[in-house]
Amino acid sequence: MKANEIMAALEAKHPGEAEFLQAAREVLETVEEEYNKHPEFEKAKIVERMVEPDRIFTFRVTWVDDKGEIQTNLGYRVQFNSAIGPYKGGLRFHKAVNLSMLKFLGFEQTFKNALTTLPMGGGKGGSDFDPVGKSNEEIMRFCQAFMLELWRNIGPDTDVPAGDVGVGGREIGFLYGMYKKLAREYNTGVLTGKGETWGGSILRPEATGFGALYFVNHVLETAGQKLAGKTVALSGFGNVAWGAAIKATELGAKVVAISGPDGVCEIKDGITKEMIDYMLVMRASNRNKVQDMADKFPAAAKFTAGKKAWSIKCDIALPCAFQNELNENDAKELIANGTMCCCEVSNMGCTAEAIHTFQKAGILFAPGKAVNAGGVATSGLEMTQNAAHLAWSGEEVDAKLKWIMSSIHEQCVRYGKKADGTIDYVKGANVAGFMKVATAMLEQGTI
Ligand code: 2IT
Repeated sequence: MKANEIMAALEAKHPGEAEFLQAAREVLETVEEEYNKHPEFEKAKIVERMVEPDRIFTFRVTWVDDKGEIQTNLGYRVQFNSAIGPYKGGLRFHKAVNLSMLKFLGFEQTFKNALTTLPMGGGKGGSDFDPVGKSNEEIMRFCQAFMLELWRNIGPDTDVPAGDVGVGGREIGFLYGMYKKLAREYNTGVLTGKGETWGGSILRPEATGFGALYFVNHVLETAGQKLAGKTVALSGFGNVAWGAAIKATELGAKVVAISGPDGVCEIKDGITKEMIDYMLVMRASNRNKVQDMADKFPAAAKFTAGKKAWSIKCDIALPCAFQNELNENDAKELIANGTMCCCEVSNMGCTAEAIHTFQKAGILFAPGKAVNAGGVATSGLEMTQNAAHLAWSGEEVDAKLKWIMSSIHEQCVRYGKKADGTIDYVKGANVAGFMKVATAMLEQGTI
């Protein structure tokens, strides 16, 4: 396989799908060498098949807002790859959602899920519905209308959605309620990220951030460094940033920045428990403004409009919000300010140029599909608990999450170790995930 040729064909076939093409290029370029050691993959046209989703559903979602006006949005579910298990992946509600974004996310999810050690295929869905400024009732009506279409395409053994940007426990509750009403099936395993009293896994809300910090810890320890005492800048203030802030603080690091679309809050003395709790209030308000933190805690947090988290001096940068939120200039600014490690907690949080800038400068860098896999892994654990009709304690889930993150790190080291002993985590994660999916596809024949 020649990555460049396959990419040229993909670009011609899907012009304008910038995010998807970016995600595909990163994977193909890093797996090319290993792939070409396997003529059986080439013969079975594995990579040509892998870059196309199994199927895509698109549908209209019509709902009524609080003023009584009729609104129409687009809904999608991309069932990307089922080689190693039922489709699994989140739903994103964000005004910029389009097919390119969900295809990139579904593609990434396929390899990420393979890394978790659990039997889950890759999928992703969502809508261009914008939750900002919506009331709870509007969120509920939208979720119900969305499920009115989606329910026929999902199921506990076929496709199991969860949350992503704009979809948290509240939205999963509304979606699940409507699913039950329509399907008359009461199997909780059809969605993950549920509430604790109705089949949700303890620790699922925290899991993406917790898992990320367990991974960061492995990256630092492997490089002979320590997390304790380091300063950390996080972007965003949603579910992922929240979990990351809790665990970073617990492990002795100091979270000195969080951010939002409106700007950045610098927190010189480190984020406190009260501030972390307030992140939940900010998310539930649907205002999407990080300035609210500075308004609530004026002595501790200093808000600057229009600036990113990457303008704050930190040892470790953790993008926790959106794809391509850290670009080449941001990477240069961080490096100039002494940053030694950047781990993507958001999916494809860094542009390709930013990653190359970090790698060239010898900054420790790890990609989202390894770093943030603890979220979907804990969703996989939730599916297991639902299928077995039991609930594990927080300690049990946390122990499994720790083991999974350590196994993902090992897989990255196995495939990403360079001659000088350092680790290329991008290559390691891509090759490890790819090999598992490719082998499964090969063994299942030409389908
Ligand atoms: O990007 C992701 O891995 C998620 N949004 C979580 C997916 C899941 O099924 O828990």
